[in-house]
Amino acid sequence: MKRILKYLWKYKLLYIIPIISMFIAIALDMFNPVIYQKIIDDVIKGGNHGILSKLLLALLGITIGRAVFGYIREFLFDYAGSKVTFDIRNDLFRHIQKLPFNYFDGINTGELMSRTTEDINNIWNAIGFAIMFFIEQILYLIIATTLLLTIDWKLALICLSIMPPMLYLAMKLEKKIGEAYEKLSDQSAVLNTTAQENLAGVRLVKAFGREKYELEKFFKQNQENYELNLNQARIWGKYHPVIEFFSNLVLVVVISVGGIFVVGNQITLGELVKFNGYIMMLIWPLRLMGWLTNIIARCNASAKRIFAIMDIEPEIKNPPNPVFPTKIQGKIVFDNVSFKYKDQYVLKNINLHVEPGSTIAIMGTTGAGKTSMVNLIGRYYDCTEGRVLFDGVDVKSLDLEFLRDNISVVMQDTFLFSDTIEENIKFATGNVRTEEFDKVVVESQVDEFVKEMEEGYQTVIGERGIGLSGGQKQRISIARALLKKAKVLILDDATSALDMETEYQIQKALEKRKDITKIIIAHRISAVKNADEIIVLDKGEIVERGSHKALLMKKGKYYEIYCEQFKDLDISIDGLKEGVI
Ligand code: M5T
Ligand code: MG
Repeated sequence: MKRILKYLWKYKLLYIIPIISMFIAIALDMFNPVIYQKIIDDVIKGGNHGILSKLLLALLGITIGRAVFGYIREFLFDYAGSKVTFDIRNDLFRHIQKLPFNYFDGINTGELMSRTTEDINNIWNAIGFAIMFFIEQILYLIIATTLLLTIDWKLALICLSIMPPMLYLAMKLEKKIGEAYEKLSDQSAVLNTTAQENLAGVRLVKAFGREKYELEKFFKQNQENYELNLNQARIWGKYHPVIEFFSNLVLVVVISVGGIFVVGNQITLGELVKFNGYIMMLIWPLRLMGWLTNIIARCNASAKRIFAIMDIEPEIKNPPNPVFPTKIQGKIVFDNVSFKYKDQYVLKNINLHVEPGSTIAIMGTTGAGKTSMVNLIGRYYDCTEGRVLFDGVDVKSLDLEFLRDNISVVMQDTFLFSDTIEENIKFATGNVRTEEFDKVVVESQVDEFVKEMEEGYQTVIGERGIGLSGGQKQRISIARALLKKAKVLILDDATSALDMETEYQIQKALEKRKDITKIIIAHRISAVKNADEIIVLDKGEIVERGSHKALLMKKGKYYEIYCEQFKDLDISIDGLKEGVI
């Protein structure tokens, strides 16, 4: 809560007017019963008809004033509350963007989604209206109680004695409802995740014929949801009528005991009406108290969860005195690099020199550590031992933004936004379409299929648009990486879904790019054979290295992969010597 107050403090001036308006509105409310009393005692009973018009005018003035100040208060509190929530949400999102890859390895998207939506909404509910209402109701309670005691303390005490059980019940109701709400909210999150996963994986579900199983899973959770909803209704049904009974009881007591007081001339009829007016002002605060404390408590819990994320220090951040090299060449060196995710080493003593403009290929079985290795270049993860150098400087000393600006990656899992093809390709630059754009779409073989499309580069893809084949998606990702114009290009299994011909065309285009250092991860010999150096990784270690020809001659792991992939082609190693391969 303290942290929220810090945010509120920034807008302290914005709160002055609504707070003043709130006081004026309460003060005006307090005058209403006084006027009723005067109408009854002085005009109706006293016969002083002359003041009636003035009193009615005052009543009208109060009603208008109450509405105007009420509106100002409501609007400005909302306005300031929105600003605060806006800031918190932005800060949270900004912080999440700063968190490194390993944070996202350990959290699911659904959880982060509820932080940025539900938890932020809980904060908004509290600072938008609950806190304001809470303060307002307390003021009503104090002022109205004081006024009641001044009218007739005996009558006041009799009526006030019924209030504590009502407050107790109202608090209890809210506590129970609050608990039920928490359960329902947790369960709804599970239900949503199930629905979301089922819908996202609808093709898989159908392909495996698992519709019935998925339906049963959903029905079961929906049943739980229904019961929790019903439970809320039951609690409401149990407590609400009792609270209602006590509210009415207070009024009955006011009328009956008050009536006796009027008959006994202890108070006037007008005073009784005034008394009744103030009693009404007490009932609502008492009934609302539980509800408001619940919202505030929920806000507190949400704030804790949000600030827990904001307090996570990104493990990978900019060094205090970052280096900005003036001339960028794109040389990458792995100097005795080892790396572990948690306790398990996945890379051991990696030594590698990638000269500017050259092409290096990484091969190896799945899980060998290929992706992990390239992830160290852009500092998506930091190596555990050794150093990774970019143009001779340890990547940990370089400015992080500079480093990542100079590296372009096509990740193993292609991700495209639900947007036009053009916007997806321009993702890194955001610029208008340039000549460079036209060049890279040809190099990456995107143009070949997009020109067949009716809307061309304006075709919307993904959830809102048309579906693309795996290979088409890969080609768009390659174009996106090329357009970034970084000195180092990393392709992580980026041509795996392409046919040989398309892959060959892209390779040819990349070979011409002598200005870019290329690191290519691939499983197919055809994708790596033209590289300047091929390294073969096995269980996190480089077990073989050299050119295609040299590795074939060696008859080691690479040769085994080669034979496996070309076993149907009757070309022996002798063919290599004769220049066939
Ligand atoms: C290398 C382990 C993984 C594998 C090894 C991403 C990730 C991986 N691993 C973790 O323990 N935690 C993680 O968060 O690291 O993984 P890789 O580098 O992704 O392997 P690859 O790229 O060579 O494989 P592939 O399948 O992409 O060809 O043991 O369990
Ligand atoms: Mg990989």
